[in-house]
Amino acid sequence: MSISEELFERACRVIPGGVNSPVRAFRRLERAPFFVAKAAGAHLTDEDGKQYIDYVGTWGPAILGHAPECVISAVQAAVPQGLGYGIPTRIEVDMAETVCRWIPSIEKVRMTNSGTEATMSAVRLARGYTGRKYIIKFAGCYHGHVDSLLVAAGSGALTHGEPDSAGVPAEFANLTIVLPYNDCEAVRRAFAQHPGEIAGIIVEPFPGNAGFYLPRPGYLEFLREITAQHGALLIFDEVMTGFRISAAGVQGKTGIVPDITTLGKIIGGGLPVGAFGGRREIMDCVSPLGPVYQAGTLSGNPVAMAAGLAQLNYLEQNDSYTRLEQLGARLEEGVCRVLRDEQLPLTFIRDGSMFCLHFTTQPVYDLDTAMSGNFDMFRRYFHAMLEQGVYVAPSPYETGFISTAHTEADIDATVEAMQRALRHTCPKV
Ligand code: KE4
Repeated sequence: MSISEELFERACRVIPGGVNSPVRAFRRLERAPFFVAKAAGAHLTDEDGKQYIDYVGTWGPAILGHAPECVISAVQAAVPQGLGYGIPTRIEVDMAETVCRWIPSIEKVRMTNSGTEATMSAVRLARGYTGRKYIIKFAGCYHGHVDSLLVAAGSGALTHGEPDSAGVPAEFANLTIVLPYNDCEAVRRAFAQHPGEIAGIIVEPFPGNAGFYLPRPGYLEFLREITAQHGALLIFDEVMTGFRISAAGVQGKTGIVPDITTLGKIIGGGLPVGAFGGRREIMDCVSPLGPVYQAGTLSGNPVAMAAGLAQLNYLEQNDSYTRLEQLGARLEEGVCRVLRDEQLPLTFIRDGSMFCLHFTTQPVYDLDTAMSGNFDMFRRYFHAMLEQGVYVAPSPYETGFISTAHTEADIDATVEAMQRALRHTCPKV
């Protein structure tokens, strides 16, 4: 038995499923997860000493790779000053000013401790600001484990086949309208059926929790227009795409301006941080200024702020997005060549440093088409990649992430491993 397997046996006795977040469990992959002993740059080392090129990156935060020197030294400098006070600090102001500078649609921002807290707060704020009760979300989009949003959710909920969680009474979910992504007519019908009652739409502008796929041309612009037309708020859940797709996320790339943005992952530099922000008139509804209550003992924790701010500053000062696009384009070129060589017209989707190989030959543009992938083929591919020392997300309903710590050699080795994996695990289509 490996050390990871021994640790997993111990973990399963004291932690539900042996993990602190379901998608880490490798549940449908018919093997125990490996346990990480250390990580640096683009590489992980497990407890048995095996090394992996990592394309999960802590599910997005590790955009500079693991344990980047700038973050480590910022945390080391912060810790001797204290670990947290529950009293305002200078670095919280520095972080808030940085977020507002990077993302122009955000004039004020509130820190939280996770993406879930950010989306929960954003939905409450949309309801409080508009005085309306319904929220629209899209099937397959995952916005954290907020009761009212755990409806037709993606990510781990999808992986484990629980898109509608137990423990969420219908009364909690009844005010959430779930629609197919990329379907304008469905949104028009919802607003027609609920005139003056829809507080907002929450959307992953580039969905990454049913695998990665993209909006059809004009779709996000349509969401922006119809929400403005009906006095509803547009919430861009950029927990995954913020500071990733561009310095200002999808809104920075597309020019589409949401009313509220939620953030997470990269903003914490690997430590627990989320945030939500928007126009001053909306954010001034948040307590203690306004009537929408929102709070958090550890929100804006100075050590977490130091980590996140160091990561953002490095990204800004090192032309990181050009580097991420170079690496992403190299991976895409290699993957497309392999798919041609192996006569496997599988669907590969990439934008910048986010990518996904869908095990279907169909175009993927919503949950249904993402679900048309062959899970067994994915499972065989996952194992074949892991055996070759490449760690891709342990679910076909997740997104791959490249970091600035990945090298051309990592990318080329990954493409070679992918060719061997596909050749031995996937029948010619
Ligand atoms: P957290 O509460 O996990 O920090 O963030 C929730 C969240 C909100 N919005 C989006 C778009 C997200 O992708 C997430 C969390 N992402 C998943 C990965 N697909 C987290 C991984 C996990 O659940 O362990």
